[in-house]
Amino acid sequence: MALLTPADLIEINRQLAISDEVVRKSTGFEIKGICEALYGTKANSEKVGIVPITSGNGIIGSFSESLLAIVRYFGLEGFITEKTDVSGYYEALSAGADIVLMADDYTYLAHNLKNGKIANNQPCTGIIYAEIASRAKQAGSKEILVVGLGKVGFPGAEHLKKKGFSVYGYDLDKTLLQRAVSKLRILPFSPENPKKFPVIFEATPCPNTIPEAVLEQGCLVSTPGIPCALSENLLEKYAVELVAEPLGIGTVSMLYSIF
Ligand code: NAI
Ligand code: PYL
Ligand code: MG
Repeated sequence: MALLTPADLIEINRQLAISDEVVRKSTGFEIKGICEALYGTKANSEKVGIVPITSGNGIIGSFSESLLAIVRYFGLEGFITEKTDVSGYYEALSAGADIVLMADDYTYLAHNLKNGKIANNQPCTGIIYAEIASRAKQAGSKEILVVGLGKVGFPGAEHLKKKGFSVYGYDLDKTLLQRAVSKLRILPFSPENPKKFPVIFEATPCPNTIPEAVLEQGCLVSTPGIPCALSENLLEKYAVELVAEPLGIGTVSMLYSIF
């Protein structure tokens, strides 16, 4: 259960703006534009209610505040309820929220109260980071490496297959790797027999999961994984274009999937 810490969320606006700039330079689109194209939806000044949830490990410092900053960064109106949990949910509905955002230790959801649509952060995160990777200027060969085939990585790999990419997948867990190979018809990647990739999508909770041998000079690495899969040294040595952000890109993907 990989939970965010307040340290991950420091200067969330700056982290979002940096990621937006890398995405714009590599794809020609801002993150918002990619979400509009991906889901075929547009924001319509929806009001977003953010409900702090105390279950399990409890409130994560600045998690709700970061969601409010993220909602506003993408031009929407938002508020954090005074109360938590069920009382907070009631408060959000009473205040006329169009969309509710709330997360316990296992599920982070978005619910559009007007059209009934719901979104789960894990698949929405995998899909948007995979979509960004697929649109990178480096993605011409349509070959991509996916490291981590769990709750975020598997939906991302599935999305890349649907977009016609040759997906090479790797996961330490052989059962999960085999599941992705059989269900998605992806190619199993072996670190013992590495090849270079111009674009990599990573979704693991571990550092140093992308071997140096797969890095092409100037490659794009699109990763929601926390901590970052690549050391500062390798990022610099290969001039890697890195898209990595702890919460906002996955959240805006959720929102555009339920407009
Ligand atoms: P998960 O546990 O379902 O999947 C992670 C997968 O990575 C597992 O299958 C595991 O076997 C694999 N793995 C671990 N170490 C590996 C290694 N060295 N090489 C290859 N595979 C390895 O976790 P989930 O839910 O998919 O989340 C993945 C990461 O994404 C976590 O760090 C989570 O905190 C983060 N996350 C970030 C978000 C964001 O917006 N930035 C949103 C949601 C999750
Ligand atoms: C959604 C994030 C992305 C990575 N890990 C996920 C996580 O940390 N989930 C737990 C979120 C708990 C929030 C807490 C609160 O402050 O409302 N219940
Ligand atoms: Mg994110």
